[in-house]
Amino acid sequence: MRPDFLDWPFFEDRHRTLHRELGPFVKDTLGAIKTDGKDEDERATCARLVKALGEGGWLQHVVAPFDVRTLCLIRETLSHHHGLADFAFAMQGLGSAPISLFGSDALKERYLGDTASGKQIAAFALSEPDAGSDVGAISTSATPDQDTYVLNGTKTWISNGGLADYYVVFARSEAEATGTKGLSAFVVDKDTPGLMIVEEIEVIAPHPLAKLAFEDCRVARTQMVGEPGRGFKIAMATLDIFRSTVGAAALGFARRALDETVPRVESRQQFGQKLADFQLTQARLADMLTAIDTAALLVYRAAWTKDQGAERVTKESAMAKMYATEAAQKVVDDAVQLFGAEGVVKGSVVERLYREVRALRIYEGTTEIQKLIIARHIRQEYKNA
Ligand code: COS
Repeated sequence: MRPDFLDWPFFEDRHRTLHRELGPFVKDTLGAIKTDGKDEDERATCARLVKALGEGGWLQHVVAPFDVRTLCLIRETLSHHHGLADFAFAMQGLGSAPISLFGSDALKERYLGDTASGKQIAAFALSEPDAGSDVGAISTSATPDQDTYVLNGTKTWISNGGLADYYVVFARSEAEATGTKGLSAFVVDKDTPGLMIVEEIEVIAPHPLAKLAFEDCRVARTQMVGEPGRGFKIAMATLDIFRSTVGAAALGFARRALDETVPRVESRQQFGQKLADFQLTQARLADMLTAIDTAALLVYRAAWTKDQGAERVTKESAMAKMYATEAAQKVVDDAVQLFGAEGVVKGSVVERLYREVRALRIYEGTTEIQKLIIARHIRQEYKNA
């Protein structure tokens, strides 16, 4: 990783100190955890990573008060090492953030300490088979019954599904309401009767995902996060914070791709000279680094803006997430191209990056959704002006 980006004005000395301390932890502690096990080991590996991150004190940063630059720096560093390490860190944050931001004191006390120490694993259960991008189409119901709510429905693509100790579940608590209205968020413990893991979903890179079913799953009213009917806003406010951190994870993959590529093109000989001596190679390297720096500027601009106290950074985090994930995909693809046949050999670093980077353009809001969000802001800003 280039050392100079930490001198950018977005950062303070505490960020530079954190970055200096994180490096050895990643190399020594996380490096000792075998992350490239067989697919069936990914849940166990993820649990080990959460434990190590908790014991190392790094998960303290996933609970409020948030410093988004810190979250981004940690994600960028972890994804540079391995996608699963980043995943383990990030999902503790995404899963618990609704409680951090909107939860009652009792919920905070019950869940946040254990999340920050790695004793409990968190999950964010928003998506459904027919409600991924279209959150307003959520059909999981939460029917009030005395001092409880009864949940029925299906959630899918749930990160940490089957591994989590608790799920923050978004469901419709007002049957007559439609679209983004009438949704609420609930914390559901893994062993609550009526909560079932119906399928573990395998994807192209290690990423524990599952489909969940709720069948007359009864949760106490006190498990509701925030006010009834505010579920959509709770989900969106959570994503406002975490979308720029997805960009940071993409940045880590892209920087790793460049770090792998430069020594390769400096050492590989073709047609009597180093690959790096060809102007076509140089042009590609220039594009890779420019894309990385542009992505970093957008990611840390969004993070810094939130840290300055902005209530919403919807536009900034959408721009950061969209650009950084698209750019990282291209940078990783360029790396594979420069590696040639070596780049598609199973188990090589760039081959792994190629699989790891793909999902980022989809989850926590696809590139297409980010474009709609950005365009909506442009139109509104011009209208207001
Ligand atoms: N923070 C707080 N409130 C927000 C918000 C945010 N970031 N974004 C929207 N809201 C509020 C709006 O202000 C509006 O409030 P009022 O009803 O009081 O006016 C309400 O929420 C509805 O917002 P909006 O009209 O923008 O909703 P739409 O249905 O038009 O658009 C999109 C919502 C498509 C932008 C949203 O559904 C989205 O981001 N989808 C992608 C979801 C996603 O990331 N899915 C992946 C699964 S999560 S891993």
